[in-house]
Order: sequence, then C-alpha cells, then structure tokens
Amino acid sequence: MAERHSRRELLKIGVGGITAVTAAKGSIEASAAEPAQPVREVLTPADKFFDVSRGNPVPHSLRGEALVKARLTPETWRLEMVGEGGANVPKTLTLQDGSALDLTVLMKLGKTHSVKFLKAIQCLNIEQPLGLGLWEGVPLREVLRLAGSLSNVRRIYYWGYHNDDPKQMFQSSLSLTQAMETPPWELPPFLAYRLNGNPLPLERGGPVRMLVPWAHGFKSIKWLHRIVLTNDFRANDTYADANNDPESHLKTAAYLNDLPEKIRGDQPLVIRGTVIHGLSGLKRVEYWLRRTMGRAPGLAENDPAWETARWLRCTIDSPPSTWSHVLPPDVKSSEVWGFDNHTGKPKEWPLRYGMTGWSANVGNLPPGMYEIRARAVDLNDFAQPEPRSNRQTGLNGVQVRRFEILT
Ligand SMILES: Nc1nc2c(c(=O)[nH]1)N[C@H]1C(S)=C(S)[C@@H](COP(=O)(O)O)O[C@H]1N2
Ligand SMILES: [Mo]
Repeated sequence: MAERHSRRELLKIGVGGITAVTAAKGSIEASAAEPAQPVREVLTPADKFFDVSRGNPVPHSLRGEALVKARLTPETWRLEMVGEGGANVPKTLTLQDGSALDLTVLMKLGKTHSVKFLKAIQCLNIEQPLGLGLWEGVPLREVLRLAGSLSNVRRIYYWGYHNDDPKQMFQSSLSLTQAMETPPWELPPFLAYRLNGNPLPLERGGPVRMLVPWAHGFKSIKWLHRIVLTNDFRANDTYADANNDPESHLKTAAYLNDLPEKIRGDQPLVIRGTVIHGLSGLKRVEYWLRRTMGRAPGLAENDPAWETARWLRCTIDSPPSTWSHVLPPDVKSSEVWGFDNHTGKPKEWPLRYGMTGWSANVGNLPPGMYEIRARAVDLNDFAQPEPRSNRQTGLNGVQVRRFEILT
C-alpha cells in the first residue's frame, strides 16, 4: 500500500516521537543572537508533497484509457450528488441522467465564488507535515446549493475514486452545518482544482479534491467523485474505523529538521524546523538542549528532567517581504484568505492552518553528546504534546534529535 511506503520513508527521515505529559513545565528564556533567515521554499512544489494514497494500483498510476474510464481526466471528471437514508434532495446530479457536475461548470462557479488559501497538509498518523500549498477552488456550500431546498439532511458523506474492491474505499464526512455556515473567522470546506497556480495534478487528487481547511489530511478526499446527503448523523470516515478521532482539528505543533550525527564544535550550531499554526493558535516555538551521557534511549514521560527543562525561545521566520515571488503570477496576495485586502500582507503570522520555518542559534557547544527537543506553545499556553496528547487525535510528540559535538 502506498501509504505504508510513504510512512516508512518518513521514518527514514528520522523522527523521534517522544511525548511528555506535563510539557508546559520548565522555564523560558530569550535565546541568543537571532540567526539569519535561510532562503527556503514557501510553497511546496506539487510533486514534492509526501504522498498518502491508498489503492492498488494507486489512482495516480493509471494511464490512458484506464484514466478515462476512471473519470480522472479534466474532460471526463464528473461529480455525482445524491440523497440517501431518508434525505430529501430535490435536485440530484447523476451520471445516469447526464446531470453530474463537470469541471467546466465547477470552474464557472469558481469565477464568482472562489477560495484561495495556503494550507499545510498534515496526516493524523505521520509526524512530519506533508507540504504547504496554495489551494484554489469552490466552497462546498455553493455545490450543495445546486441540490435545491433540502430536508432530512444532517450529514454529507463524500468519496474519492477507488477501484471496485470495497476494502480500498476512502471516505469522509462533514455535518451540514460545517459545510453551509462558515463563520467570518473561518474558511469553508471547498472543492479544490488548482494547486500553486496550476491545475490540480492527478497525484495530489486532481482533477478535483475536497479540502477541509481545519482538518488533518484524511478529510481532504482526493479524486472526488461522489457526494451523498444523508440523514444519518454519524461520521462514516475511513479514518474513524481505524481508531482515529474523525473530528480532530489540525494541532499547533513544531517539527525539527534533521541534524547530522556528528557536528564540528568550532562553529555555532543553528537548528531549524517548521511549525504548523493549528486550531488553538501559536504563541511561540521553544527548544531544549540537554547534555547526555552517551546514546541515551530517550526520556520517559515521567522523567524528572522534564520538570527542570530550560526551554529557550526560537525565532519564527518572518513572512516573505514580497509575495509576488512566492505566489503564481496571476494571484495577488490580497485575494488570498488571511491576507489584508488593501495591504496584501498576512493578517497574522504564521497563517492559520499554514506552516512556516523557525530557527534558533544554539551557539558554540563544548564537545560531547547532546539531545535537542522543540515544541510549540499555543495561545492558551499549552505546550506540545498538550492539549490533546492522545494519539487518536493525531501524532503530536515533542521531537528530539541526538548528536555529538566533535573536539
Ligand atoms: N481518495 C483518497 N483520498 C485521500 C486518501 C486516500 O487514500 N484516498 N488519503 C488521505 C490522507 S490519510 C491524507 S493524509 C491526505 C494526503 O494528501 P496528499 O497525498 O496530497 O499529501 O489525503 C487524503 N485523501
Ligand atoms: Mo492521513
């Protein structure tokens, strides 16, 4: 299964997932000199996202006639929308009567109702973010409006293309409220057909995928084919069946880049990583450097060292000074969600459900063995892995890297 494969690859990157129960303890001090910002990619190129796709063969390996038959080319893509379980849906969209929605009609809707949004894709079960994209599409509520005046509908189930083996099905769901009533401070779930200014590639779920801004990746169904309006109030998510919380929101979390195992001691050590601004906002990112005796196997959750940890502040990368170099040529930052309409600058940083880099200058270290950890603190003063450290809501451990400073 492709999912397994990519997880193994991620593990190869070297992720240490150690969790602390009461991680907010320990003192905070300002860090030393701020390191210069690295030149880094703001948007992840479409083909550089980590791929989490079920299916054998995975849908994006289909070619030619098989792709046409699967309705996964821009010309053949169709979306069905029907009712079940006692739902009253006045206007359905079906393949059978030729009313299924095609890409031309969807993109026409996008001319008057479009969403443009920088979102980090993060899997609930993988410890590193999969990528940050500029996603564009049409709010789900505009598509649901095509069904007319609904009654006896409480939930929306949706499916991506999968082959005829029911075990390979991948599905997710939202409540009707979540789809229809977008609060002014929030983003709507939407049907995305562009990524980083280009048509959404097959590998990322094109021609059209669902994107649920506040959620982990499992709600963002790729190769979207079917929407079912139901009066069943229960979530039907594939991820719920695998003992995950189907309503979990993206968490505020810091991730550590790899470090070499052996580092020269004659230059200051700079550490870097990324941070996702999740539902509860981001106050700061901190690191904790700890000298160890040899190859320590890691800290137990109840190790007293957590209580006396000295957490130091990291520097979150500032937003790019101009967005015209970052965004596609036909997209102005002032049109992107979360940016000010007049100034074209982000209203908060990092942007909600977005991801950015951070760094810290740890300075010159004497030779020896070390461990370094990083964590994010949210606007409610909860430090990672809190406030929801149970794994059903998503992996959120405090990451650690071990290294030796050479003489
Ligand atoms: N149709 C379909 N959509 C899917 C999946 C899948 O296996 N099939 N995997 C989901 C999961 S678990 C994640 S984390 C994201 C990953 O998105 P990406 O492959 O674009 O990085 O896709 C989601 N959408
Ligand atoms: Mo996932």
